[in-house]
Amino acid sequence: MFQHSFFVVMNNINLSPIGWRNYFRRLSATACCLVPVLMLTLIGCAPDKRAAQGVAPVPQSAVTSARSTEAPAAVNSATNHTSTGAQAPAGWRRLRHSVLLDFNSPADAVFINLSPATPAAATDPVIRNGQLVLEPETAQVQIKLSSLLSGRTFPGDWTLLGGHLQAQRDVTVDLIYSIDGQTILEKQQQLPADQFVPVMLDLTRLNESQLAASAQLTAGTGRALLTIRPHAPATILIDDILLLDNRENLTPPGATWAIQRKGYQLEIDQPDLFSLSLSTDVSQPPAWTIEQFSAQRIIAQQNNPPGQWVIYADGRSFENSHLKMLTPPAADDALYLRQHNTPAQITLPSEQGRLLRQTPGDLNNDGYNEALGAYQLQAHAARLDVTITPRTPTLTNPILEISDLPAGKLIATAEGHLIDTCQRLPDNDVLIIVPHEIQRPTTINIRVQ
Ligand SMILES: [Ca+2]
Ligand SMILES: [Ca+2]
Repeated sequence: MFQHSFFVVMNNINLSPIGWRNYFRRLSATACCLVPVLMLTLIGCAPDKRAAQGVAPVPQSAVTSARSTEAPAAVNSATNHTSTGAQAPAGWRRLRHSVLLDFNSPADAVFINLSPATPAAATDPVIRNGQLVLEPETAQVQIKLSSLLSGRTFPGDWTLLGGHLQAQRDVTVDLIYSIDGQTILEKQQQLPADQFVPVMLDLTRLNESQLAASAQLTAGTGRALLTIRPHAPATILIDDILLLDNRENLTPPGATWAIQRKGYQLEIDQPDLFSLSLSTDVSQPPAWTIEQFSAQRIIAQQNNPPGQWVIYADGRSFENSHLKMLTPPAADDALYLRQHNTPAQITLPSEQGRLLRQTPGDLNNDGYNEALGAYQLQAHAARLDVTITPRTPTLTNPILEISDLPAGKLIATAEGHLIDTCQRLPDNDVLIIVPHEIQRPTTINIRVQ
């Protein structure tokens, strides 16, 4: 599992040549204590303390509000077991969008070709409740993109093309964007029964020649189609066919890296150190969902195979508890590996707090969480004096993660020197990257004012 996911990840990494020590000097010079954390619109609820941070490519917010003006549900037809009147998620409406077909008018049928599975089956599109209804006898439907996009710049700034689909049973569908019979983009996606899901193509993946081919739409030449083809007979509802621009700058305030969402990619750029592109299309595993991100750290979860990748802005990362440096090879790498395998001893007065030895990802219950690359502490007071005793000749930039510190201004010092690489995480934990090389017992003083 690890090998596979490592391969996938490495495919996405571009490294740039500069030592990360330079980075840290720069970071120390520019960052300030209590870096404000990014407050994002949360999509869905957040049962876990490190809940998803709302970087879904297509927002999955609750269903009906934006659609409440549409017609109420009609009575089910004899052949349609899918719940007609069910509405597609409308979270995309907060993005810049262009609806190509809303299926609010029977006239929309002129932009549709239906191919029956058998010659005897009906080929007239059924448009109902603002949706196109594919009967089980339908082999495929083709949307006439050329007509819908004629005279418009395509893809231009649009990042996603597709619609929301709901099937009466689990079924796989193909989504194909083609010009003059030649496939430009395609994907295969499993539709879960009775649930509207976005089925979209990532236009940011178009290469040079595909972009050139797509320019034909603007020129009015070339016959472009969007084909939806179920692999098995099923009633399928198709809601609006649309273009989305989901580009979003997700860079947290005070961060030295840039985080951008674009189509189904999350792009992370730490200038001169490393850049990553994580695929976030969970319908096409392996893909990543971002569980937490902040100015210092990103926690990403992979769906299939399951995995976790914790990425720090300084170029350290922990993939399934294994240290992986994202920066170009350097002498520090061996030190980091050594201190990851042989963590320091952490002590603090019991009335101030305690070392947490049971956190998920701490492989040997010693308080150093291998999955996060950070020592885990819980505060009982507004002041903590944490003594770090290295078990390796040098301990470089150890990371402390502290829960339950009260709200307020945070000040951390190491032997009188202010630590400016500390921040509140979105879950209110405090993350402190101690910007020192420690060779002897060293006390970090943390207090909240
Ligand atoms: Ca509609
Ligand atoms: Ca451990």
